[in-house]
Amino acid sequence: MTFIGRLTDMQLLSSPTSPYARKCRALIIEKGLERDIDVVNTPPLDDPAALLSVNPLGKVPALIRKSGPALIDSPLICEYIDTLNDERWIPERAESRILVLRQQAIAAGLMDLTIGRRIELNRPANRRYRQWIDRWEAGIARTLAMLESERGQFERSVDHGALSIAVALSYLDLRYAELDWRSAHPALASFHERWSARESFTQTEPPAV
Ligand SMILES: N[C@@H](CCC(=O)N[C@@H](CS)C(=O)NCC(=O)O)C(=O)O
Repeated sequence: MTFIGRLTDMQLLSSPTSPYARKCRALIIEKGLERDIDVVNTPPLDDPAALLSVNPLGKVPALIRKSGPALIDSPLICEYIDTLNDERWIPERAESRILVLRQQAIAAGLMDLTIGRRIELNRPANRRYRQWIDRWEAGIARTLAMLESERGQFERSVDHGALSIAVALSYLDLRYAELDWRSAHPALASFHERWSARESFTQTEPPAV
């Protein structure tokens, strides 16, 4: 008999540089669910049929489940992943839940700004809009300042809010390395360093670009 490996129940369509997908991949590892969810490399810009058939928005991540429709949008996917075993990374109720979801939303916004800036910078020089680049950069600076001042709410937490913020900070290193955010935000840098040492982060490190 040939061993063909375990057939997993679910597939996460993902790309190695997507911070939204990395958030889901890190959560899968933290919760010990690697054997239940296959991570499938699916470059969204190639418009692969497998992605478009489950997510007409053409974005990764998307989670294909054995029963029930595929899930899209990383907050929803993470919410679902968190229900798959008892170790909750998103509190089930009350203010602690709202705070973790708020942290995830701030992290997602930071990812959005970083991507918006990169898209603008990737245009030919004569078609770049300085006003948009300035706007995205100002938003990133304000968000970092807010995270630094609010760090007491998450810096010692091991939950999905802290994980999301750490992933967003890593994405700054990938796409906006020249910012050198650590110099102005040493406490955030220490927070990020602790998360970067976790297996969920070392195993999902994006390739150097
Ligand atoms: N809000 C979405 C954002 C997903 C997203 O923008 N993914 C990017 C990769 S980082 C993508 O697939 N982009 C392709 C496109 O926009 O066409 C989430 O949280 O999952």
